[in-house]
Amino acid sequence: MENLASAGRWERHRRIFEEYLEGLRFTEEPALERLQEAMRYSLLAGGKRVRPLLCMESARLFGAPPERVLPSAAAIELIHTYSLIHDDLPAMDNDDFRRGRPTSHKKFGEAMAILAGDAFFGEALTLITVRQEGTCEQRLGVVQELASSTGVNGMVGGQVLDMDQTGAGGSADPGMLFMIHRYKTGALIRSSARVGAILAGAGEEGLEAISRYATELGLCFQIVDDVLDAVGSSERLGKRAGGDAERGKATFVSVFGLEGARREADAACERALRALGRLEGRDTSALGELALFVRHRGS
Ligand code: GRG
Repeated sequence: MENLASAGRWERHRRIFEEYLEGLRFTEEPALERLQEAMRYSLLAGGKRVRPLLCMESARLFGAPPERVLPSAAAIELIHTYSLIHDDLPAMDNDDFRRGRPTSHKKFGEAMAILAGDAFFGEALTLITVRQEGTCEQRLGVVQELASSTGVNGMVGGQVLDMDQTGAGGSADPGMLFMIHRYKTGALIRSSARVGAILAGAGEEGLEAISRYATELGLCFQIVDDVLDAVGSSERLGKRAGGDAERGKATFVSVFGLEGARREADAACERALRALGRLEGRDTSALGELALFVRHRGS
């Protein structure tokens, strides 16, 4: 395993993760089958799985078998799926398609989509508290991490900041733009890496370095997403091209221009790679490859 080239390592993480996710059942109660169907419809719709794979690789980096963190990696993907279902609702982005398929509310109705999203949060906590191996302190650390990256100072707060500046014709103070994405997208990506590290028993220095790497990776991910949105790439799965800009949201392209946004993405990628330099003696090749993949996806 240690000698696997990094591309092979991602493939292996992905295979193991997909198998685990596919095997998850949330209820055996026949009367709740429609809810379970709605949850599995969105969960198994073929996302990139960036967050759980990052969690698994972070665990490996700090000496734990990636399989050991599967319940927490899955919990992270459940929370991510929850955010996508709610983001697509008529009250938010009002999107009809996601990952090339009708959104949850289009297929199951709005009430069921809201509830399927809500149910993911409880199931994520169950995975961490019931199925995750580790000390109580480690599992509490995982819960704390995900609570803070999804709450007011995380994803929900980021969504509110984003809503508040929608309609401003795409203009925003660059500081506010960075802040929105640090909360809305960056926090969960950073937590994904930290959760793997916490469960592997990483020390303070290791946690600090992996957090810095993942913060820059998350930023790069968002900037590239905005660039792909602006140029109408099919890489931006299921989202209509120009969607965010059309809604009058500030994006890295509307604020910095296309070339400026590409330069910001390069700089974030560069900082992510530099952060890996602080993990001397560990095999960071897969994480380096991930940063480059995120930077160059779709181009
Ligand atoms: C669920 C805690 C919680 C909050 C709800 C709706 C909402 C509040 C927040 C929205 C957060 C959001 C949609 C952020 C965007 C993140 C983002 C870049 C999504 C696309 O991620 P990818 O490209 O998607 O990883 P795939 O399809 O590959 O999984």
